[in-house]
Amino acid sequence: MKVFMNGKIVKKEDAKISVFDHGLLYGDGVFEGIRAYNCLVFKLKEHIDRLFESAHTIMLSVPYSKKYIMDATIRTLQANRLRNAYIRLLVTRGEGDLGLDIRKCQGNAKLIIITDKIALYPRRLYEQGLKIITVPTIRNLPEALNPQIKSLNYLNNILAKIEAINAGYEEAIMLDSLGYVAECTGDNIFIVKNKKLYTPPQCMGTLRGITRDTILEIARQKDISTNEHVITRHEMYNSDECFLTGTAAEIVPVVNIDGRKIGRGKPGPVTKMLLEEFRKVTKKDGVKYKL
Ligand code: PXG
Repeated sequence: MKVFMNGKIVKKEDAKISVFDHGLLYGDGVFEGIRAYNCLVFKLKEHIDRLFESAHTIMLSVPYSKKYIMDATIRTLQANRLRNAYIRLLVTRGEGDLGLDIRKCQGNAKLIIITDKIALYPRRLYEQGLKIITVPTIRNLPEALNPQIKSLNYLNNILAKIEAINAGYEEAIMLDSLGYVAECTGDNIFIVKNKKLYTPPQCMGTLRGITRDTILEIARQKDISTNEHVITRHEMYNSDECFLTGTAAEIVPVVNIDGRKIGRGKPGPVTKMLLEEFRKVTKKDGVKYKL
């Protein structure tokens, strides 16, 4: 495996960073998770734009242009001869001293691009659906650490994931400080009620997922009413269908939440249609590359 590190493609064993890198010391940096399908990088521009927005908010100056990073992503995929891939792109603050002062890291930001084969969820999951629970850890308050910032500090989500796993589940629903549904640990959440689609608004402690946006777009094209407004647990429990969206998971049907059966307890027609349409989009849209 080869990794892109600051302008060079190096062997995995040689891809190393300093123990004084603030990415390691403080989770001070930003990242993106991207997918390539059959030599097409899905929504590459949108991911790079979001990376730059995260970096802008934390006042991290990305040492390369958007165009350079897009080309570097493709070069890394080619160097690894990957037709289908999961791409992890990160920018760390770089080496500084043991204090928090970012001025000590000036000019040291590092760009790292890791490409790997995608670990697909088992087919069974998409056919039978997932059982999930809400957990005690709430999503970070936007006033404290805005969930729009895809920072290298994912402890908020990791804590929620631990709680789900400890309870015997694979994914957790995180609520916001008011008790409304925010999102899952690495996915956005949607419900369907009376053929209408609902998802929490991005201002309520929810990442504006790129898969989420794609699903909203597909739904509008299919004349399904889309609504971005707050969702309570009651509304979720009484929905006809529920599903999660994310780059890694794509669209995963949810059939049981906190012990309540959702709809008929199996993936519903709107979820299935959206998954099918989403797969069509990933087959034709994207930045093309050759191997
Ligand atoms: N919410 C959160 C908190 C996320 O981290 C999404 C939603 C979905 O966004 P996209 O743009 O991918 O549709 C994410 C995605 C993983 C993994 O292994 C996923 C994410 C981050 C880290 C790991 O599934 N981000």
